[in-house]
Amino acid sequence: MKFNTKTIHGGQHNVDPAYGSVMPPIYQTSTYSQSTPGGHKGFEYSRSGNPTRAALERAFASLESGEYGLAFGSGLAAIDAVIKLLNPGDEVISTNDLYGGSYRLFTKIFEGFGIKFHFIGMEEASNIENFVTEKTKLIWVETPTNPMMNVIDIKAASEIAKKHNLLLAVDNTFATPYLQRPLELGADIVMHSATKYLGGHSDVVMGALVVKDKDLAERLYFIQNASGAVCGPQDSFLMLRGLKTLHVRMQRHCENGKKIAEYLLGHPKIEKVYWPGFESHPNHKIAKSQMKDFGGMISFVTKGNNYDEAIRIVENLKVFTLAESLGGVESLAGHPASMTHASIPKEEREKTGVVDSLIRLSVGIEDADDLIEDLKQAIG
Ligand code: P1T
Repeated sequence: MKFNTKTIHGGQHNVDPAYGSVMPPIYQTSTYSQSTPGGHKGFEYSRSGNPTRAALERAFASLESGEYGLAFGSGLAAIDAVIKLLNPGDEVISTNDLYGGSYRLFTKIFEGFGIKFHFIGMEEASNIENFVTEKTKLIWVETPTNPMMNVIDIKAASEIAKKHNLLLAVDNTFATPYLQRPLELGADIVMHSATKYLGGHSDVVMGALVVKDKDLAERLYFIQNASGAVCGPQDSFLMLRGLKTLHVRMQRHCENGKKIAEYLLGHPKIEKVYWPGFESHPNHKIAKSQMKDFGGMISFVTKGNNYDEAIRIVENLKVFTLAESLGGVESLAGHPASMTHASIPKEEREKTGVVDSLIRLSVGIEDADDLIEDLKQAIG
């Protein structure tokens, strides 16, 4: 089945044997009757499993070319489950530019449990190997990265992971499986903040994991059930609805993203535009080979690196909404230094380029002309 058919039908056969409803019913129940202890019809308690969530988990697995999907109450809950595969003393090699909340979870929670994180530049994937020790267990890759839009070679990272018997997890939130499918490139785990493009309508907070390996799936399922950070049936239903238009939304996000990136590049007040579709992007070649297109996430800095100027611009936007998050049909703008990445110490974030004047855009699927007009009036 091709991807554009999978978004609609993947994992969704016979979702309602009772009445044949086209959409999976919302099983709004916490528990299920048993004829005798253990005598149930496949579900016993909704933390452990729920039919609406199960339909969604199959859809996630299908879209990411995996075998097993797991849905969580947020993207961070999904990441939390992955790190819980590890033990005190283990080490993780992570992308140095990543969502501030992921960094906070790693450093403020898991370092306290004795797990060590190396945050490194992976634009040259070979650099990963410099940090592998006998304690390394996991490579954590975000690509494109949030918010600097660095692109990391997943295949090259997977070769290093295989050579040293490490797990490779890829946060595929920015790209979505429409643009890139990490499991096909050798990753072991793909993770999503499904809150973003997968849901696509800014109405659900959710996380997802997809894997191919049965043993790994069982370990993650154990953690999902034991820790309990699951999503509810209503949210599962909304996510299933959102997924069905992923391919058409993404196509428009990419088209609009290209127009906006090119507009910004030609703007006299703008110093630099970060978008993997530019030939001048340091890893454009890798982006071109591992992604179908370049997405709708763009970051830029204005000349003079002035904090007040950046705040003025984001406050002046009228069609773009100033807000955390990304990936919805509506365009959003954010100021990473004070919003999504405020939990990363200034010296750390500035090393990767998250300076005070950086503005991040999540380009939506409105008419590109209106978005350009809005940027024009706001930047001045
Ligand atoms: O917000 P949540 O669903 O828990 O997902 C966390 C997360 C994980 N990974 C990436 C790449 C993300 O971008 C996020 C969430 N990011 C934002 C809220 C943001 O505005 O960048």
